[in-house]
Amino acid sequence: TRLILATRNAHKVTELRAILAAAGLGHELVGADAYPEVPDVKETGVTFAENALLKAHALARATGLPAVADDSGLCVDVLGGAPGIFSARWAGRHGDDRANLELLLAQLGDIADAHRGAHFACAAALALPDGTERVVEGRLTGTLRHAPAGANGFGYDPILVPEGDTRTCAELSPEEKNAISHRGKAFRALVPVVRELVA
Ligand code: ITT
Ligand code: NA
Repeated sequence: TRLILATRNAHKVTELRAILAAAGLGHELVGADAYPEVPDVKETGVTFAENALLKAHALARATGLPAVADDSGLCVDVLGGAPGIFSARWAGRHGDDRANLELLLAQLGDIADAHRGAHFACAAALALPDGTERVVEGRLTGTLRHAPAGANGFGYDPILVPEGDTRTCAELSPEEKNAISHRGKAFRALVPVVRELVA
């Protein structure tokens, strides 16, 4: 059966294909780009889970196919959980990863390492055309660097060092990141749900 990946973020598509393939999901994965006529959904939710469900339902409704969606972001302890659901447009322009990361570093200034705790969060949602929905979440906890390092991944990866490692997420291989990431955890938890609900 076909399963729509309800995201326009090419980095997420790459990670999701790898995560779901490694988990042995046999479904044919179709990118949202295959349905350019489906308008971008307004992310009006106040949680990652609400926004992930909004995206999944929009694609499932429009295509008549089951859809999975990801809503994710970086939650910084000393900023009370910001940027959180606003991570993709923290500096103003949606998806400007470089500007978002630089603004965040400026906001943290020279705050000491002991106070630079943060986590990535991901909500993984499944929606069926009949309105059935499921959502699960995953987290990756770590510490924020004072300057970016590494060329892999995307978004805030160059500044988050996962707990138990000394490298940033952007210095991990894709396989290493997926094994511990918020997205890896969330979508591996979604796999049995997809198997149960999508033939
Ligand atoms: P879709 O809504 O189409 O899926 P998007 O990029 O707009 O794509 P989100 O609203 O979920 O997705 O925003 C995700 C942002 O959170 C992303 O732009 C990054 O800044 C950050 N982020 C999420 N996952 C990340 C990861 O694995 N590594 C680094 N940053 C991440
Ligand atoms: Na979002």
